[in-house]
Amino acid sequence: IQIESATLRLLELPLKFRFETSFGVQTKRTILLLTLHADGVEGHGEGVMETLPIYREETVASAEYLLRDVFLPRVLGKTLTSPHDIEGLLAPFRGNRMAKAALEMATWDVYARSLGVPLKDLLGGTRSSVPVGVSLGIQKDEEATVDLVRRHVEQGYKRIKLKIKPGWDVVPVRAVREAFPNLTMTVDANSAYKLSDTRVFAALDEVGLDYIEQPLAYDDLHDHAKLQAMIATPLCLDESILTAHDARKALETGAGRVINVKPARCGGHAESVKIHAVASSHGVPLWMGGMLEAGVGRAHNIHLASLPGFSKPGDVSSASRYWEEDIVNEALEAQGGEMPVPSGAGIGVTLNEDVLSRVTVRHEEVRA
Ligand code: OSB
Ligand code: MG
Repeated sequence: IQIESATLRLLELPLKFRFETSFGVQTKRTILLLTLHADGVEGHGEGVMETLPIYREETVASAEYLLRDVFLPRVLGKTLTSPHDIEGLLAPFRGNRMAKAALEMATWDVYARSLGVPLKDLLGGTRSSVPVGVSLGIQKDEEATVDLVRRHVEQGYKRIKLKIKPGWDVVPVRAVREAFPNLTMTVDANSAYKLSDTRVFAALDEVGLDYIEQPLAYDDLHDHAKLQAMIATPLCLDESILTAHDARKALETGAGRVINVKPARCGGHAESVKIHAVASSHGVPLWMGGMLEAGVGRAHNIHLASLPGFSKPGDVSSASRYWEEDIVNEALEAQGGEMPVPSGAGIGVTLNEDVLSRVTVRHEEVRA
């Protein structure tokens, strides 16, 4: 395959809900959308970096700069044997795995479409639908939390994840557990706690959570290993895992017993498949994370989540939860807690030009 040119778009999409986490409140998403043009085929990738470096270090501005001025010029016009070549072409540059992932994932889409096969077939996916749960933001009180959980349980979601932060943790989590004794429940702290918060962890350990997601610092596997040794509930790592090496070190040292994979955080599909192999060799379950993606990123996530190691419900819930109108024509909707894998070639979704024209803040063409 040879990629001739690229379109970089910056989108602003209003969220249907106010999403509060330990690191802030989101009411819209600013999305970098990359389209690659190769002989007669287009492929798409969606960045998950935010405008500020509050989840990880990357930002929309850093990614836009790197893609436009550094990464795309190294790839455009080159003949690639497969999307695996992207890793080598970008190897001189450290980190910035979210920016790299937008390009790598768009290349997988181009490649799969040029072969006329669903992306899942190239990645080793086995399922035709993937189990899903929801990630619910911090609410104003316990009653609102229990109500929101009830609405999503009624829609068939297979697991409910509650965002927590210091001062909003044990009380709401216990309230939900009392209302739903058999619910598969998890919490996600997005790095808001310290190892010394022992009272909170001891209390959460009694609630019967499936796992506690990323309680400690985004870059600290060492303290996660110490915490895991102190509690029975498995820890799940999100922010801390960027590579298969990170996954190996985390699992060898006991820093966690579950991994949340987001291909757009980890440099793309190839690295995610490597993480899948590491986790499988340790017998550790994976699940597909989410970053409030629009249709392109969501479709990529669904294809990757069809690999057998993604055995726990993911955060890939129905697109209609997030958006009045999505940027793709196909409806990515879960039924009974199962999200069907789109069946067309590539990621199986097409851009809705009408919606795009309304949400695009700026766009530019990048040529070899
Ligand atoms: O930590 O998983 C996270 C959203 C933005 C940034 C980080 C996270 C999240 C979510 C939402 O939990 C998952 C989703 O519904 O896409
Ligand atoms: Mg998380």
